[in-house]
Amino acid sequence: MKTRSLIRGALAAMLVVAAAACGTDAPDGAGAGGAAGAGASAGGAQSASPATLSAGDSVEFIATEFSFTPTQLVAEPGSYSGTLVNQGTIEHDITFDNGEKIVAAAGESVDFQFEVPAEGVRFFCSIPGHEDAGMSGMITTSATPAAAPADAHATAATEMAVEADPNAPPYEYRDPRAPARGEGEGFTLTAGGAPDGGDLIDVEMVIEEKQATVAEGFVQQIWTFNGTMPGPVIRTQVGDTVRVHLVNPPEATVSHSVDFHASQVAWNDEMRSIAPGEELVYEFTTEYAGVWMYHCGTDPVLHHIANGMFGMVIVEPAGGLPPMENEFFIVQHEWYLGPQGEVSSFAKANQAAPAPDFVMFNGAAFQYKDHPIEIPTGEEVRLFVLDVGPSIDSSFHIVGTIFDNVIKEGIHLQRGNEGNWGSQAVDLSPAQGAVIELKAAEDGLYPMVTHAFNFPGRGAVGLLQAGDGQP
Ligand SMILES: [Cu+2]
Repeated sequence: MKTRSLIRGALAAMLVVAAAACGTDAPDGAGAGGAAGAGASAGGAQSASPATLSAGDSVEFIATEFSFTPTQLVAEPGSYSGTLVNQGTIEHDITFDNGEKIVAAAGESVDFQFEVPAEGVRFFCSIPGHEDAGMSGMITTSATPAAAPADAHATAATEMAVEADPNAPPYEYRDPRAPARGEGEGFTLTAGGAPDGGDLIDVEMVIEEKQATVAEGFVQQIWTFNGTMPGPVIRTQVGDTVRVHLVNPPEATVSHSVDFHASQVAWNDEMRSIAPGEELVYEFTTEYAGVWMYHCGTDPVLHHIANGMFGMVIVEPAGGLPPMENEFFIVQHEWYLGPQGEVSSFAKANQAAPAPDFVMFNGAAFQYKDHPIEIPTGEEVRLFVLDVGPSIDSSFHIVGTIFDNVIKEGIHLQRGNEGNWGSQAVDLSPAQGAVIELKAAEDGLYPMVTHAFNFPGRGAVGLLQAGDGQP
């Protein structure tokens, strides 16, 4: 158990290192290191309290790859006893700006004494690269100059720094198992029920604006279809009719709409926005197979997508894909943090070169690193993968595997093709999807990433666990 989580930690750390060259554009606590640190401290109620420390108090500094918890403390000047708890898989130190340095090996805890001078003190890990990756923090006093940067690496690249909230609830785990055709809460599949005599899938789709934890420590007011981000996966076959009953409830704060890429309808008819308290019916017959995006199309579309209003429609060929026992859906998307408890930042999302605070799979940063997806060893596994952006591509890759059957936007790489061509990564621009099949050759862990390697450290990393995860 312990060993396994260490292995996972090591893998994740390896991936984060590559992403961490200089996380300077992330707000303090919100970037690569901050996100990982918040994750590492999940459930730990200790020491992240913002209460003022008094001389003589004991302070615990938890170090991991690559963050400290806590990162911001308020203290009276004076002498303190500290403990450096290294929960990481490599050595870390805590170095104070006045030169004091305490080193702890992986898994080790070291007690020490330290001084908080009148003007406060900054601390960081002095091992090369670690500070840039996020390992720094600040102890402020009432005499700390207001202009003093809490993080020497903070820049003006983002409009605001959003602090992790140690009291934020854990994110809601999203089961990545793909549903069966017509399966879903509030969905009804009626054989022969469509006007053209085909099968009908009724979909009850209610817009819900709600609070959700998008990454450990960060709660946002997200906008959803049926209460989840991504919205429900709708699975059909070519020839099915989908009848969506869209409800924008009276308590909603803004108008919303839905745009199904799997449909061919007039933009100013079915895709029209509806005000709170209104409803509409959006009906379409699926003519083309694929992994399709749906999203709210209400202006600014960028913000409605960036704030959670997206989902996947799987359209299989008539008669269905060859049955496969293990099928999962993965939706990659970005998150641009707004203030705690508020909607995501439109200003950040709207940059010509956007720098998301998080890039994630299925609504929560790092969730499948925390909870690996279990797969059988040596058996084909099928993934339905969709990049919904709003603005950043995915280079979808699973470390240690080769994709041998890929259908991306209508183009098919077939298993057993002449020449035995294979695929290492599937490039998906925003609003592109693919069916991807692969197998794990042996028991062990297989990290799932976007191979645009500035993003795994911001949440776009998960694990497939074959067998018990032990090679
Ligand atoms: Cu909307």
